[in-house]
Amino acid sequence: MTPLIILYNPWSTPSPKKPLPMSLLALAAMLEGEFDYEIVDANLLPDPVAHILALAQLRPLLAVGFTVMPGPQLNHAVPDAQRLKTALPGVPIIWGGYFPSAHADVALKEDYVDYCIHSQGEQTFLELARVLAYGGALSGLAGLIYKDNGRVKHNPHRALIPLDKLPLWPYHKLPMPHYLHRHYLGNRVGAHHSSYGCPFACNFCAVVGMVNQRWLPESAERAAGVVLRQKAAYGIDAVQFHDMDFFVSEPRAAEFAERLKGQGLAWWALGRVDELMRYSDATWDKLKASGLKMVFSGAESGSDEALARMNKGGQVTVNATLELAKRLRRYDIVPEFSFVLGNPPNPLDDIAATISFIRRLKAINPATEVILYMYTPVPADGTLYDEARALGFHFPDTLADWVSGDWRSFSLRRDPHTPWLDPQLKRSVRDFERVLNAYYPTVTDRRLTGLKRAVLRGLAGWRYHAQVYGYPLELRAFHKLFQYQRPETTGF
Ligand code: B12
Ligand code: SF4
Repeated sequence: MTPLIILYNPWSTPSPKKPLPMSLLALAAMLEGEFDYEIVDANLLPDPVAHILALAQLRPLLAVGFTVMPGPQLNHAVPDAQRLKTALPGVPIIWGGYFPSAHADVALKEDYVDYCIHSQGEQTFLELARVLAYGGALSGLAGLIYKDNGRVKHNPHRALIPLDKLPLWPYHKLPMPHYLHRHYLGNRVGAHHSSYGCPFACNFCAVVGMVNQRWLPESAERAAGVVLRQKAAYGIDAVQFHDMDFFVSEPRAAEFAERLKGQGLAWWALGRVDELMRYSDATWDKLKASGLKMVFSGAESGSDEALARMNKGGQVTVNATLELAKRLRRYDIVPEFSFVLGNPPNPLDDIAATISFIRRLKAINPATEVILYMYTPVPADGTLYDEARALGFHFPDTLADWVSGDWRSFSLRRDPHTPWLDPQLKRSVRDFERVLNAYYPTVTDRRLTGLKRAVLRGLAGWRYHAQVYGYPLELRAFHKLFQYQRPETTGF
């Protein structure tokens, strides 16, 4: 009997909106026709490990490939891998994705992780599957990190493969209706990832270590084709692009928009402030006509000096962000800006500058959505990480530490227990956020009626104007009563 490969998505979110496991679809596409495989999504199953063990009763398993990002997914990947290894000691466990790409040495210390794969995993995973199935040497497998006589060996990184050379994703292997969401954009919102990586090198961003400033786009033709395929097969009326940067190439974005025009689809994607400001009005007209409803950008900070220290690069400045908010207001496209607050060495000033900048942004375009994150280091070269280390920061040495205590919240980037952030400061950010979200309720919350919005604004108005954010107990109570949401995010 031919052995089966399991592609496993450990639980990643409590949200009822289940994310399409695109990382696994990308790997699955490579296995089609050569290996039998199943995609097991823990977000959809009460006991996914029991499900895998039941499959193992029916036929031998060749390997289990885990996709692992830091945060809740890592917290589940660890006990799930332990349980699988105990039950099936002979089945190799392979980790890929953001966490093992950055922390393979820590993962491979454990006996329940056999192999890690760095960055873009399609070809490396296929080649490793062939070695496991038919034999062969591991030493020549670019992108692989493995144990060799008790030591962790890092093979050279694999050259990135252009996406148009990789096969289309086999949606038929997943229960696709579970992954279509009701959202601000539409009633059946699909998902896609049309480019890999990003050409920049911000020193707080995990993407840099994955791709080393490369950006590999699908052609506009292919990206539009995928969206139209989802529309024909699953009836999507909107799509969210999860690319780190959809808009690097203006001709690609313009052509994509032309291809989508008249299809009745709304869409959302991420792009850098400077790129979006560089686009001509003619391109913006096309984007608008194609159904672009919302654009997410990392504004990061309210201070140009902090942007420089983050190595944001290009022409991302606070003025450019204000200009973009203005421009998008003209097009009636909602700007969504994320900020990384609390940077060392002077988090207090950093936070104050950003809060006052957010107030300016809202005055220019009240529809602007604001997402606040706290700075958490990533292993990278650069000012921020060096300063973080100088202030006593270091990553855990074991997976057990990664999934315990303070580190559980570190990866969520909402309340990281970093040495330079005192609890009072963190609370002041959360208080500001509560007042801001009440005074400017998010446009993405479809449950929030006109009356509730008016009550919320009325309640929060005096605080916002007088800049008295501390202890907004009345807003907390209102929130409990009506459960209004923070601005819609997608995991960034
Ligand atoms: C979708 C998504 C989610 C989904 C979960 C998806 C899932 N699998 O269930 C949700 C929305 C739940 C999520 C949550 C979070 N996410 Co998230 N998420 C993403 C996002 C947007 C897309 C991932 C994706 O599918 N990419 C498309 C695929 C094709 O690419 P890929 O994942 O890189 O996969 C390739 C390789 O990595 C590799 N690979 C991946 N898995 C595997 C497995 C094996 C076996 C092998 C061999 C290879 C391999 O091969 C793949 C094909 O080339 C990424 C950003 C991005 N664009 O990648 C952030 C990202 C991964 N998320 C991130 C973070 C931090 C989070 C959070 C933990 C924190 C936060 N506040 O956002 C939260 C957790 C919150 C919560 N309550 O759960 C960070 C990770 C940063 C880091 N330090 O590593 C990213 C990079 C965003 C960012 N720019 O910061 N996320
Ligand atoms: S933060 Fe955005 S622009 Fe900067 S490296 Fe990461 S993906 Fe690229």
